[in-house]
Amino acid sequence: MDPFLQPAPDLPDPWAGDAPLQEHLAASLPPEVLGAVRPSLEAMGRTALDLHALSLADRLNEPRHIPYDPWGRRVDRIEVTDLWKRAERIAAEQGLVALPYEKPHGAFSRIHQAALLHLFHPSSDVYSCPLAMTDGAARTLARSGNRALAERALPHLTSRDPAAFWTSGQWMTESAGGSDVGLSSTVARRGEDGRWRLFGRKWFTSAAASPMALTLARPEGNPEGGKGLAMFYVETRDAEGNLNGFTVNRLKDKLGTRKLPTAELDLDGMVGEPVGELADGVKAMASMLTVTRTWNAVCAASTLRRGLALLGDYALKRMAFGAPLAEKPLFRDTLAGVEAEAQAAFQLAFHAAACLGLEEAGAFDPALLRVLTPLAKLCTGKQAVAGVSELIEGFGGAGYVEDTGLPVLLRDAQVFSIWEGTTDVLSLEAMKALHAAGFGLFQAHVEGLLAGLPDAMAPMAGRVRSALGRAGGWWSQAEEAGARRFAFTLARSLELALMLRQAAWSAARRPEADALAAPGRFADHGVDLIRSVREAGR
Ligand code: MFK
Repeated sequence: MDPFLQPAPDLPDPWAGDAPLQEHLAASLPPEVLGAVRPSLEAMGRTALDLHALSLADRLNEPRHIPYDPWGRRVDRIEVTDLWKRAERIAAEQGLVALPYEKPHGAFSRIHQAALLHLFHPSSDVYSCPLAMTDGAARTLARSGNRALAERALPHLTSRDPAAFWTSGQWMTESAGGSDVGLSSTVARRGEDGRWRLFGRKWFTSAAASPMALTLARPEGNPEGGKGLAMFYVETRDAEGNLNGFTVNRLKDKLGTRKLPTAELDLDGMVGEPVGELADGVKAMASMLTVTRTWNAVCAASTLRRGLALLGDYALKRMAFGAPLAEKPLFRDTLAGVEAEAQAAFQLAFHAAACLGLEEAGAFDPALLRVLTPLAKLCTGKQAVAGVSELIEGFGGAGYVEDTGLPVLLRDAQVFSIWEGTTDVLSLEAMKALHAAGFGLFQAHVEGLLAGLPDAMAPMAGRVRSALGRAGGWWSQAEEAGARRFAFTLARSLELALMLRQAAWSAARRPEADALAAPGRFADHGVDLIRSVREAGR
């Protein structure tokens, strides 16, 4: 080979090459559950390798909106890529949505699902997005008390048969803004036939190609704000494939997630069914958001792992200044910093998934889950953007060149901090949730994680306690401007506690390894981000 040509990175097997994932599952699953799920994870690792190759080969393909058929009939078909079609089959067959409803391993099924997703997402061209919403819709319908709708949709949403499997959209965002959902102007009118029809414009609807969606509209006469909205179930087409009273205006021209057909829709009499009460729509959507935000966290962490795997392989082969990159002390130091953040994000994402499973089993306080979920989403989203940016840089110019397939990692990572609530909005969400739960509940949860750590870890446990102590002080006189620093302090305290717990488990089994390397590095990046009001004003 020409010595001046750089070798392309080869993706190691995502399951076999992911030591943090394997160690975490060994620590958090009973041996018999781990034994039972391992073959599916090995298989998903191999599938992810195949999909990765397909994704590189299919790099330039994007979904297309076909507004009319050749004879002028409005059809609004959305053609997705071949990878997406394959990903749909894999997702259905592997039960990526079905698992937490089948519950073969009780609450652990959410951990199993998260592990499969962790392997699948970075190779899926963000097919994980419709799956996240499908899981969210399944949970929402299952909890809604609307038996008819649950019986109609749930068998499709949780099917393992690709022919029967449906994905669901989550149509919330309108042009008034994605965060302040209460401003939604879509109206629901009840006709003389007793059916509800929706009129309005949905501005950012991912999964526009899904057979169904949960959406918000304001029944005529209802008050303004989120309380005046109601949640509706809509199917996008009838049995003949005719559109249900809506048009697709165009697909969004987005920075990233370009394989995902995100559309602008006009609803012009779309027939929908109220899922529950004809009010409190934002509240009704909340159980969907709990799921999609957890998926967001897992996917953010898995994107970091993918970037690390690719750069790690490249660094073994790339020669510079007389040695492989992997042997350069400064490169290793830079990579260790990203590795620490990636492990932290991974621990927090999987903790959120585990707690979701426990809450669904009635063994975890829903008020605490409501605090943990936005924290996990906001913190891992930012860690993914910053970490992937660093990893792309590690490839030098190659990371900046489109046909290496590397820049897409960064573009796609940017979405993690935006959709499902921006970092600021989620910081405020976490504060609202903490008002309901109480700071003490969160603190006790973190203390529970620190209990039983070996003495050698006491100084680092002390850093968690000290950060939480300062956060508690701030909380007693909380004000909006500090909400983000507060939320990150809570999230990073939780991450450090989770890393220490994992490190203690690993140290007991592999005393020769430096189990505190990653937690130590992470702690040095900063856990306590609280600034006093006086400092913040400067
Ligand atoms: C790969 C991974 C994939 C992910 C796929 C995603 C693709 C989908 C793309 C999208 O759809 S992105 C759009 C997502 N949009 C958002 O996430 C909205 C972000 N904005 C917020 O979260 C705002 O803070 C919020 C809309 C909730 C503010 O609205 P309001 O009207 O001020 O709500 P409020 O008063 O905070 O809450 C209303 C009620 O819901 C309250 O109950 P009460 O009326 O009884 O007081 C809350 O307690 C309740 N509630 C809110 N959040 C809850 C909740 N209850 C339980 N759990 C929660 N999480």
